[in-house]
Amino acid sequence: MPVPASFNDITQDPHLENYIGWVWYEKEVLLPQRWLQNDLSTRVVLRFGSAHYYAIVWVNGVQVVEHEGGHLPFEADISRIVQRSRGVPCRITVALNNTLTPHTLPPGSIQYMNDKTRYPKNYFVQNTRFDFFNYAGIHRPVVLYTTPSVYIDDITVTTTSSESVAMVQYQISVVGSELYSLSLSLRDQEGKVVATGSGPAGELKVPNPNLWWPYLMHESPGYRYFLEVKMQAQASGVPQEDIYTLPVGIRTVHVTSTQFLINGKPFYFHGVNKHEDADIRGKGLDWALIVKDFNLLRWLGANSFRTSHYPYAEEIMDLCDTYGIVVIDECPGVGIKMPESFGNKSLQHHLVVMEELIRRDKNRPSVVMWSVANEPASELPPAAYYFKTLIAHTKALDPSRPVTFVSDTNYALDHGAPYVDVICVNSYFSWYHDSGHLEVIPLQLTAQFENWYKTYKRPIIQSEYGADSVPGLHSDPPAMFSEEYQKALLKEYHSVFDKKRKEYVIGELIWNFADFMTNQGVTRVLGNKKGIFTRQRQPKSAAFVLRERYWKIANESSCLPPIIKSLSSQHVVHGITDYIISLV
Ligand code: BDP
Repeated sequence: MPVPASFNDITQDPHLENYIGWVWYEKEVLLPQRWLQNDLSTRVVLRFGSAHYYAIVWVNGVQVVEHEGGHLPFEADISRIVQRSRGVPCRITVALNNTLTPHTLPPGSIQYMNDKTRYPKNYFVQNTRFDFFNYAGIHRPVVLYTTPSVYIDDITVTTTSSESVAMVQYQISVVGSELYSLSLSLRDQEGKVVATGSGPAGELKVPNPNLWWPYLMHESPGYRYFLEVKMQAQASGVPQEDIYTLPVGIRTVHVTSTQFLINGKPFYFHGVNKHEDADIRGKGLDWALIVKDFNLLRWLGANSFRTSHYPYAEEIMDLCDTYGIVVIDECPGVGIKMPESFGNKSLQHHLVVMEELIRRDKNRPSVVMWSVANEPASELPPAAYYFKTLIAHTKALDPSRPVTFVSDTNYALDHGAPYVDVICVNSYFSWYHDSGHLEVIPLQLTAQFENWYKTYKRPIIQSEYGADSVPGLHSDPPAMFSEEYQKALLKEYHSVFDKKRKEYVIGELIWNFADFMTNQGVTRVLGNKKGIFTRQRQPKSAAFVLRERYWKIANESSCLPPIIKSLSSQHVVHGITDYIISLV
């Protein structure tokens, strides 16, 4: 079985495609001799980018780590085990289980079908309340790396800035010894040192900073400095040195009752919702696909996306930081519908997941807001305590970013909404409701915005809207599932966005960037077809509608440099250099 990849679509076996339960991976690797010196100065770590859903890992038969949750990294110190078995290959064994319960994130449940006249003995199905295929496997890279035994364990960076000076606050944790020294230097992109510091916490002053700006808001978006942290220590008389370089984007985020400000300037999210999803590899990391998607985002003039409905690979997040694509970072809190999923057991796990997510992504300038859930049953009374606690915990972990969750509950019944900083609403007018009646959209969408705003006085993002279209299916007048209907529905929404973005609507994120696989069902034709690109990343007609709109919105902002303005008005992005062709 290849790694990284989902196992589901790799073979011709339908049993494996829909398999629920334990699967096993095993691999033997030879480690460099210098990692295995028994002087205890080298720490060998085994790290998984993600494995879905519950993983137990053994090295040479010894259990080294277990982890719950399919979208976040975990690792184990395996030094002792490998250093005492020099000369033999290191055997890594992974047991993985994709069973979801009411207390996992996302939740699910196993239903045994006991009617013997209809189902064979022990027949069961896994029920979920989310709309994407529950791909499973080792989805992201597995790496072995080393550090000294005294090492830099974590760095936290936050930034503040005024016109002429920025401050970079840092906190560093070192593990392995109490006796160490830390020195820091912050370099700009030319390699020039702009500030230095020392010790585990402090502040660096950067005069005339180059700020991190979103794509299309500045001629050099995604500017990052590089913070080099050097640790020196003694362990059992042996000198140890660990050096870590962290990219740092200097930017601020503020929310007012009507605006989302990045570096003090109003930011309008014109972007997409995505999925990690592709033919054959499922949710497995695929560099070619990732770079293609970034080229499509840039072609589209999209400045942002939401990681619907789980944290995406770190490799994707790195490109967001680099290219200035703004991210609403969502945890796997999707499909929380059952009352038992609002109990303490679920809540405790949700708090841990937010800790893991924030530890992973807290230093990323592209991440401007946390989303703790998508479309939970927030009309249920226990949702009040659940979201109050969850959002307070998230804010305590990271006071520098706003927090939201995405709602499809009626504004008057939502028990979680009082705790969010930005209202994020999904609606499917003239699709799931009033199917085929495009004419109701202006009225219904206007009412939706006005109701939410008058109740909460907070800025609103239309976090999902869209329609399925089967590529190549045409109908004029527009009929559902045709490319024309998808376009017409988007345009109805856009006319309302254009009025309300002058007031308090701060963003629009199309559902969805690309078609994606779901469970089989009578409303899904080989998956969800609400993509403006096909699953193979070819544009449907709606992609051109959105492209025209996004570039127009970007052009209206005074920040867009003239060269990009004129290129975009021709609707051509010229030249290979406008595309991402390398990852450096
Ligand atoms: C929304 C969900 C999203 C679905 C979408 C749809 O948030 O995950 O895929 O509906 O039905 O409610 O297309």
